[in-house]
Amino acid sequence: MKDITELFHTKYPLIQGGMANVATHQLAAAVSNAGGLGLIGCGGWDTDRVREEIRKTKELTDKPFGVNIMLMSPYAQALTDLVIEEGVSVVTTGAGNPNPYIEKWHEAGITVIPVVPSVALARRVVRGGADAVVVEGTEAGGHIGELSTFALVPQVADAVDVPVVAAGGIADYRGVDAAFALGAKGIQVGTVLLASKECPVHENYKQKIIKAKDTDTIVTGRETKAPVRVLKNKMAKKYMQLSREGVDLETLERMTLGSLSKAVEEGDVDQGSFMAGQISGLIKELRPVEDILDSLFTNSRFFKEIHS
Ligand code: TUI
Repeated sequence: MKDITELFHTKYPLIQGGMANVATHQLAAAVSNAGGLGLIGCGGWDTDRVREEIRKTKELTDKPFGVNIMLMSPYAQALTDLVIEEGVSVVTTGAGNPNPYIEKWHEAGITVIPVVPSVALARRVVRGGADAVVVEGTEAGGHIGELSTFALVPQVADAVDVPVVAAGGIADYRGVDAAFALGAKGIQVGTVLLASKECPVHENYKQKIIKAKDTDTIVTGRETKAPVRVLKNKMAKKYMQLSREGVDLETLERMTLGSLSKAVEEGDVDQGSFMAGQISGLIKELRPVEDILDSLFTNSRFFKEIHS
């Protein structure tokens, strides 16, 4: 099997999470320039916004980068064509099954790496032609599946014959080594990059991650089709209370509308939705992206072994 850095054309076997509203050209370019595969996270953006982000990323880096398409977005279908028009080299997908698009992406020379939360979906996308899979455990921030990274990664690694990239709960070299020990060939990180100097989120978001302890995340929306892990705050607690009281899904969904922008852009500590993973408690300081990536790999025994 190819080393994953050959698939990505990067120094490190690392993909940046496609964090909605957070993974802009600034973050994508910083990660790519530091030796990882930076991503533009389309989230709920329309095609004009994503085109602009792709073009700005190209101005900031000559290294490879990718685009993450969140398949629940109303713009997902249009974005599947935009990445071809804009000559993007890697596409990752989340929150759905990308199989209907894989053939056209391959014809355009795009490497396709779906994010999956189960063995069944991993098998399905590999049958559909996926070049690798990101296996995301429930420790991750944002929209998540049920299974933990520790249980899921080795099961998917045994089930498919493409490289597995582990995600969810990784923020230092110990997480990297654990992922490799479980059969992963690379890692994806999100939360640790939220606490980077280059990350374009409001300062309050970064401070919330740095101050968080192990038990400070909560999963909202378990009763919907899209459970989401966020840092606890007034908004998350209110949501949980209303959900316990049996308030209808529509009211709950209305409550969360725009709450991610309130966190990312306004730093509204009470009403924002601060998506973040369980590993937030391990993150103690703001660092440049380059320091984060170097420290993930220079102390990793597996990485040293592979590249010695
Ligand atoms: O997609 C993510 N994480 C995200 S997307 C997002 S934006 C959002 N905001 C509010 C509600 C919903 C989304 C924030 N964080 N991670 C990858 C991921 N994919 N996690 C889980 C899945 C997934 C779930 C079901 C992938 C495929 C899937 O398939 C269902 C099917 O169609 O078979």
